[in-house]
This record gives sequence, C-alpha cells and structure tokens, in this order.
Amino acid sequence: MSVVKGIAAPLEKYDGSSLRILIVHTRWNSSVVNELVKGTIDTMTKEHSVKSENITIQTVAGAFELPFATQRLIAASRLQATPNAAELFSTLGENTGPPPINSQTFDAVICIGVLIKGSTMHFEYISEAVSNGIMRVGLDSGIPCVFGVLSCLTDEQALERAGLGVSEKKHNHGIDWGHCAVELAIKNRRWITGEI
Ligand code: DLZ
Repeated sequence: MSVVKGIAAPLEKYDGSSLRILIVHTRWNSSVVNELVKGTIDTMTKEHSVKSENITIQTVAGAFELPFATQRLIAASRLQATPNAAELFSTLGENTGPPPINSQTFDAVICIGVLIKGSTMHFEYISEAVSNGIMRVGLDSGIPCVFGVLSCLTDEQALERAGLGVSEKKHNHGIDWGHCAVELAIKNRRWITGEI
C-alpha cells in the first residue's frame, strides 16, 4: 500500500546561515522534549547551515507557558534591536551588568513541548490554549512560530514521535520542525521584500 500521510520534500534547499532562531521549550516531559529539541537543532545546523551561536534557547515550565514566553521574548529581541538599545540597557542592572545585546530580531521561533493525556480534562484545555496561543503570537508578531507541541494519548505515542520508540515508524518530529522553521523564515524575508 502506498504511503499517503506525511510531508513531501521541500522544493528548494534553504540557506539558513544568516538566520537567528529562537527555541522555547518546556521542562515538562523533558526526556522526550530534549530529544525533540536535539532533532530540531541538528536539522537546522547540519542541513541548513544555521549557526549554533544564532540559536537562542529558553525554557519554561510547561506547555501552557509557551505562548506567553514566546511573545515576551520576541518583544525583548525587538527592543534589543532598536538603535539605542545598548545605551538603554546600560542604565539597568548596575550589579549584574547589561544583558548581551543582539541587534538581529528572531527570524523564526520553534515552540517545543509534549502534552500527555491524563485522566482529567486538563489535556484538552491546555492543548487548545497552547495551539491557539502559539498561532496568535505568530500572526500578531509577523514572526513565524512553529508549532512543536505533541499532544499524545500515551507515553508510547510521545516516544514514537521523538524517535525514541520501538516501532519501525518511529520518527523525531523535531526534524520536521527544523526544516519548517528555516523554510518559513527564508520565505517570510522574501515576502517582506515583495518577492513572491
Ligand atoms: C499541569 C501539567 C500537566 C498535568 N501535564 C502537562 C503536560 O503533559 N505537558 C506540559 O507541558 N505541561 C503539563 N502541565 C503543566 C502546564 O503546562 C503548566 O505549566 C501549569 O499548568 C502552570 O501554568
């Protein structure tokens, strides 16, 4: 039987060497999440030449926090990219020193988490809130936000989708998210400059 499900190969090879990428991931279900983060980073650096120093990683407790953290981090990177940012930050935090300034805003964000259904309605509420929240942050900010959140009915499903399972069909979805982020970041740049 032929395979119907899944993503077709991209139409071109995307060069991610000039991109700045943000990964926000949860600490809930960390053994699975860490593998997904690794798959995402390996794909971007090895297959699209994204520089590891241009990948910023931030963690949050659980999936519910992903949209808020992503929105605030995008706002912070925009503030840091303003022309007088170094001056502005040098007046803050005398004891700790100013935070490092990076003048490039994020070209794409990948939000990574794993929700595993329990015996209450919690899973349903969080899944819906998180997917809507991440979509909203992307649309409101104009920065591509990749939905790297697995909603699994069992632990086994989560393991399979992080490439840690036992079946032949196991697959690390972080790989897809890495490809997706680079493609959309490059395309978004083109669209901004009117190239369609
Ligand atoms: C509370 C909770 C539960 C039960 N399950 C998960 C989960 O499977 N995956 C996940 O990322 N987070 C979970 N959380 C935590 C919530 O996402 C959130 O961190 C808390 O409700 C605090 O806002």
